[in-house]
Amino acid sequence: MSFLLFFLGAILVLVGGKQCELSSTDHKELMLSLNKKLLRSLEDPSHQSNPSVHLALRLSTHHSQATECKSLSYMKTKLHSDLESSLSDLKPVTGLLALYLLALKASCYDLGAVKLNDKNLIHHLKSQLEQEKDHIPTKSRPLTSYYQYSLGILAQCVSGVRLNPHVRNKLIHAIKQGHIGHGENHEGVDTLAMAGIALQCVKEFPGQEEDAALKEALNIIKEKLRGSQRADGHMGNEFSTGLAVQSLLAMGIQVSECSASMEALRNSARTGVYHNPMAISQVLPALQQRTYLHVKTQGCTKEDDSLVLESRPPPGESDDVMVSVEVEVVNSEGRPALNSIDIPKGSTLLKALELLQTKGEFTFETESSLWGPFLSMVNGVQARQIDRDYWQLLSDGTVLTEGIGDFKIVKPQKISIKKMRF
Ligand code: B12
Repeated sequence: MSFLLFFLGAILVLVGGKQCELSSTDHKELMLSLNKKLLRSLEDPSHQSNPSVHLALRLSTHHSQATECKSLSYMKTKLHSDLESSLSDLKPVTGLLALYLLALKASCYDLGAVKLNDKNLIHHLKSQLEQEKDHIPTKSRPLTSYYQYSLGILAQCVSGVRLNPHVRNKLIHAIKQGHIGHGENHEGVDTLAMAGIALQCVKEFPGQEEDAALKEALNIIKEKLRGSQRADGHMGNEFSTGLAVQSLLAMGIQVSECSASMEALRNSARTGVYHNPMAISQVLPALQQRTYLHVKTQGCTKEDDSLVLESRPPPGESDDVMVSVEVEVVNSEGRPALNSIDIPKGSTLLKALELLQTKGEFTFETESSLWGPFLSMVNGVQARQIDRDYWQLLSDGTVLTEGIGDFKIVKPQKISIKKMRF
């Protein structure tokens, strides 16, 4: 009996080892193909000034220096002036400002020389973080979200500028109180992961003394991230795993190429789950064992310049098979409105909504964001982030893990659009 168990065990080890070896050989090719997809996304004007994409390109092992240079210059004009207008309109921009700063620092840009509306970038970040912090005591959350608050802390810390202790203490407190990564919020794991990277940076800040509360918060994050692992290896879902792996790596936990989470990332990459440039930008550093903390030591000298984009593959044939979709709009008041429409199989939900709109029984509006079009208004009703409302998307009762621009309809289904509070 014991011999049999030993024999079975040996086979399992062999099979396990082999599987990992196999995926390890195509690991590099997968990374290269994701890297090229990111570079190619810059040909699309809507992604030309995406700081998260730029950051991932800069953290990568392989580079196309000319394209990255172009991306830096787009950011320095387009994103820069968008940020200036938002700041003039007093709109909160903590997350975007933080990503801009990280992207510039990853290009070894002199941050001291960058000014927005005549004031230094770091000055603005500090003041955004103060406003976020001041919102917490009365509303139990920052002005935007703990995700953006964490990004802000991370960016300030990575730039080598000491944080107001009250700013980071509020994040530590929220983690200890279970205000982050708790309940049914789909974005819990992403937020915990970002908080982990930010607090690890704080822990490593020169001159930072032993801090029991900080240590405890980091331990809570580690445990929650580990506990979020699904049977398929993903932590949270396919789109939070990249950040979760980055966070564990930043906290000094070994996540080997053969680990279940890396394997899960590779499987999702192979099956084309990561086509949105934002998703790739969060996954690619993790697959290369890099984290946003590497920005601190980015040297920008003697870099590789080997990435070359082949000509674009011809577009696939469009499908003339039609599928039928029901679109139900559930507002807090009144009865749900139900419409149906036939669309070519494989159309995006955005396309389906556009077609429905042309029929005249349904209207909608979107706002652009780093992830693509965010559904903001349906049948004349606005779900405003400022009011903590949003339009949630579901397919046959299951919450979608993609937005209207990415989700493809390949079978008949009922799409529900529900006004929700977050
Ligand atoms: C916070 C958050 C939210 C909040 C945003 C409001 C707030 N409190 O700030 C709320 C709850 C509204 C939300 C909603 C949704 N979200 Co969300 N969200 C996030 C989170 C955690 C942080 C985003 C952020 O602040 N980024 C930083 C700033 C600087 O970037 P930004 O682009 O300016 O941020 C804005 C947009 O990203 C927008 N936004 C938030 N989520 C989504 C999702 C999509 C598809 C789009 C287009 C825009 C968008 O709101 C942000 C704040 O204004 C991310 C996690 C991540 N890994 O990025 C998930 C994340 C982006 N969301 C996701 C999803 C799926 C959704 C929903 C589609 C869920 C659903 N089925 O309804 C909806 C959007 C529906 C719609 N109306 O179009 C996925 C996207 C995956 C993908 N492949 O597209 C992520 C990655 C979470 C995950 N791991 O699954 N979300």
